[in-house]
Parts: sequence; structure tokens; C-alpha cells
Amino acid sequence: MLNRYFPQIQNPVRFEGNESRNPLAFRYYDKNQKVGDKTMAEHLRFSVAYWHTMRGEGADIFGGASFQRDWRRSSKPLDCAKETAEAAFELFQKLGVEYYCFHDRDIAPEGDTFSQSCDYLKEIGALVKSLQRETGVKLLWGTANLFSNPLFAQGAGTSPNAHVMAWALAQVKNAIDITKELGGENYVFWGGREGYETLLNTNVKREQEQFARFLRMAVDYKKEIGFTGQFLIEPKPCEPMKHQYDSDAATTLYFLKEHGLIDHFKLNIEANHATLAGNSFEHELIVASIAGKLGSVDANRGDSLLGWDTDQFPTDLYSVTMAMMVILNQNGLGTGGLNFDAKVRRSSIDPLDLFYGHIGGMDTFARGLLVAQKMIDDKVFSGVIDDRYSSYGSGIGAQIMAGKVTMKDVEAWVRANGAPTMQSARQEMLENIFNSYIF
Ligand code: XUL
Ligand code: CO
Repeated sequence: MLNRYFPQIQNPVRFEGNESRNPLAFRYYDKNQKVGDKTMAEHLRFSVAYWHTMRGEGADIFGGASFQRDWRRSSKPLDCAKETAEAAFELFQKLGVEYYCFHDRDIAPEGDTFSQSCDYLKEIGALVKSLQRETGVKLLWGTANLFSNPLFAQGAGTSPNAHVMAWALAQVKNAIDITKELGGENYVFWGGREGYETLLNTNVKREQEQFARFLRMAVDYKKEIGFTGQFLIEPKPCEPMKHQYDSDAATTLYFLKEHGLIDHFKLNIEANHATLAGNSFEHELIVASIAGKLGSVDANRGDSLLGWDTDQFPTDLYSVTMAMMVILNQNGLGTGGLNFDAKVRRSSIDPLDLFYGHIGGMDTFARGLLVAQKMIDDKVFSGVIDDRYSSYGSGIGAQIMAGKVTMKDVEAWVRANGAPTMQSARQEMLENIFNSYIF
């Protein structure tokens, strides 16, 4: 086992059960435990986000780095990237996660020229590939960072400058190449700066067409090279741009349909992006799921008192259980997973905090999985929901939905049948039942 950067953790984090008071043990996540017909690991497919966990420095808009990581000490960018990769796989192994995700610029530095950046990515990609082989940890998804470089200040695929769009396309090509090379099971597009600030300088229609073209070219390239991973789009309403073109699940699905791209993409739903859009996490999940498009999840949480993307580790059992119900009801995430797009707070400066953050997130999802599976097995809500719509099973309800009656027919029926008998929706009782499973 790799053992250099996290000497405080000598063995992989173990499952010790609910009675354990060891803060470095799992109390619920027992990867081989069967839940329904799959193990916990198969259900949850946990992934570490390279950018926050390995590259995060604790900076905020009022101050620079607060973390000093042993793997970021070298002044030579390539050495630093190599040490970071080794530290990353040590952490993955010790945590017992099976997947990780990265942006191209997380694993390899940006060079002085485009070509140099590509060379760096290839070189570090080879190292990462050998670390994957050594540890068995796999790539859930790769993506391109199309937001840090100042070139992208006015967008990447939606830039008003065609040279910038070309640059972004070329960068994505390389990011897809490395994702394929590393056996990535998905490739993610998050809009980054694909959005706008003001109509005074923006042709929204044109930028949306550019974005569609950009995605279409990626789809064509995927086919050309035989990359079989799933393409995913990650909706987010704002930040960095005021208006992002892929602002939430429904908007993104509409955009994909409108531009003939719907068959080539699924969605990667992030909890904090959902709340930024004024939706609950489970709302975004169900919108994607009923369209057959829930592909993967960025598992984190926001803070209801703060209006930005705080990317905290998920610890809210209520919300996570709701999420797991949606995921179980669609029979899992397929090639997707639960990626902790989450960062420890600026004040959590000890590398051990990275373990506490992930352990908490993994345990919350494991517990949420157990509770959700039990509620599904007991048919607590499905029975109530089926009953609630039972008036459509026969009579006028069935006739309306089957298109067998006209408005005139319905009018005659209403005149003959009088007023409906109403039934309680029983929300409070159901919330109590939900809580009784959680407690
Ligand atoms: C930004 C965000 C990204 C994507 C990948 O809010 O969530 O890190 O997950 O580009
Ligand atoms: Co994300």
C-alpha cells in the first residue's frame, strides 16, 4: 500500500459498526454488505474529486492558501503534479474509494503553450495510469478545466472569439483522449463560463448555438475514436457567470432536445447546484430521472444561509435518503457514481480533515441507502402514491388519459356527476413515517 503522505493513517479506513466511537472508522459504510441485490460499494460507487481534495488550498475571496500540503511543496510544476498523484492514490486507497474524477489541469499543469500543456497531460496521464493499475482505483470521469485560464473569461465554447472556441475544442479533445486512455467510465461537461453577464454585449441565441455546436463536435469525436464512456452535463444556475446556459436539469434537457443532442448525454446532478437554482437536490434528481437522464451525482451540500457554492461534504441524512430513494427507484446510476465534489473548510488545515470529510459523506450515503432500501422494500410510499392516483385507473380518469373523451364529453360527465370527493394528501403523517425510518 502507498504510505508516504498520510502517515497518521496506517491502514485503510475500516467498518466498525454503529457502536464505534473511532472517528476514523465507518459506522455504516461496509462495502461488501449486501443491500437488496448489490453490495454497498456497487450501489454507491464513491469517487474523490481531485480538484478539491488534492488541489484545494483553502483559499477564499478574502485570502490565499491556508493549507500547506506536503505534496505541493516542489517549485517545479511537473514534480508537484507527480507528488500530488502519488498522494492522491494513497488517499484513495486508504479511504477505500473505488473511483476518482479530475479536470485535465488538476492532474497536470498548464504549459507555456497549448502543445506543452498537452505534453504535460500525457506525461502525468501515464503516471496516473500506472497508479490506477497498482491500486485498482478507477476513473469515474474526466473533464476539461475551461474556466481558470483568463482566455475563457468570456466563455469557452460560447466565447465571442472564434479562436478561443477553437482552443476550448482542442483542449476538450485532449481531455477526452486522456479520459479514454485511463478507462474513464464517463466524461463530464460543466458549463464553467458558458453563460453571460449582460444582454448589452451578448447574443444569447448565437451563444447557445455555439454551445450546441461545441457539444456536437465532442459527440462526433467520441464516435470517431470509439470512446464508450457516457457523456454527462452538469447543470448549475450561476457562478461564475450570472446566467449559465445549463442552469438546471429541466433547462439542460430542453436545450439538449432543442439541439438534437438528447440521445448523447445524461446529467450529472450536483446537490449544491440544485439548491443554488432554488430547487431541492431530490427535485433535480427526479427531473433527470424521469427523463431517463440521471447519469451521475456530485455529492455535496450547500448552506442555506449562504448564497454560493460552498461545496460542503454531505451530512444531511434527510436529503441524502431522499436522493437514494430516487437513485434506487431508477435501479442505480449505471456507469455513474457519487462523486464528492466537496471541500473541507478553510480552517480545516490538517490533511486528516480530508479523511473526516469523506468518511462523513460516505457514512451518510451508506445510512441513506439502508433507510431508502428499507422504505422501498416496505412499500411505504409507493402504496400511498399509487392510491393517490387510483381514480385514473378506471372510469372518467382512465378515459381522459387514454384520449378517449373530448372536452364536451367531459363537460357532460361533470354535469351528471356533481362535485369531487376530496382526500387528504397526508403530508405530515408521511413525514412522520419517513422520520421513523431515519431514527
Ligand atoms: C463547479 C463544479 C465543477 C464540476 C466539474 O461548481 O461543480 O467542479 O463538477 O467541472
Ligand atoms: Co460539480
